[in-house]
Amino acid sequence: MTKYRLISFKTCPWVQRAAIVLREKKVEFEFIHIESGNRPEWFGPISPHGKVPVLRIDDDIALFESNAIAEYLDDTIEPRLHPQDPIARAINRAWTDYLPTFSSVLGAVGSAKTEEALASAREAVAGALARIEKELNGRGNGPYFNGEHFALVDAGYAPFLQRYLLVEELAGDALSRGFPAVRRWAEALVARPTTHTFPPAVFRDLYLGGVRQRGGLIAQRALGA
Ligand SMILES: N[C@@H](CCC(=O)N[C@@H](CS)C(=O)NCC(=O)O)C(=O)O
Repeated sequence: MTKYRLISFKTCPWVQRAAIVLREKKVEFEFIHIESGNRPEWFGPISPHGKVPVLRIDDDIALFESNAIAEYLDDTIEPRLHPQDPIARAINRAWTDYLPTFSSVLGAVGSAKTEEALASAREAVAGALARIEKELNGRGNGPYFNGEHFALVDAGYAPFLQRYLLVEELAGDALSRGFPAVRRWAEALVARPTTHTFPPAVFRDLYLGGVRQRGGLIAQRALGA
């Protein structure tokens, strides 16, 4: 039987994306959690960009970059998560390509250190959520990106939407409620068991611990409150 090992930092959203795809496909795999500040010697040679995730397959192959890993798993293991139709698949991939931008726009809210930075981060988030809201509204009632069937694009967005809801909770912010289709999508993704590597309450503490450590304004306010 093929042996899959996922090299991970515990709260990395890109790792989580790969883990979601493995869980959706009911593939048995093992996590190897390492720490960013204390990398084992074997990690450098298998990770050209020095990043997680890396998916080790048996002992000879190491795949890197979460999108490449997700696509590889979808090419090789049933059920197929990408849509069958080539146009639908291209559109799903196009929205998947937006993820790195989406990730940095959302991440800026937790790390903003001044009122001005926080206000402009929120404005950028509103713009990103509006873009996705418009796309989702043109697609029907969800609950997932393509409707009833969970797809690779959902696995990509789940970790970021999950984290953003936690940041909003910490901030006492309700920005995402102004985007009901996004909110519905985010909640459906958070409700899906394959989204979770850790029990939700454990992950919440792990993740918000990191946000607090970064010392942004919303973390300072939450601590000071
Ligand atoms: N484009 C990469 C992004 C992966 C990434 O940024 N991983 C972060 C952790 S979440 C990382 O390993 N950063 C290197 C570091 O912290 O030194 C992917 O999709 O796999």
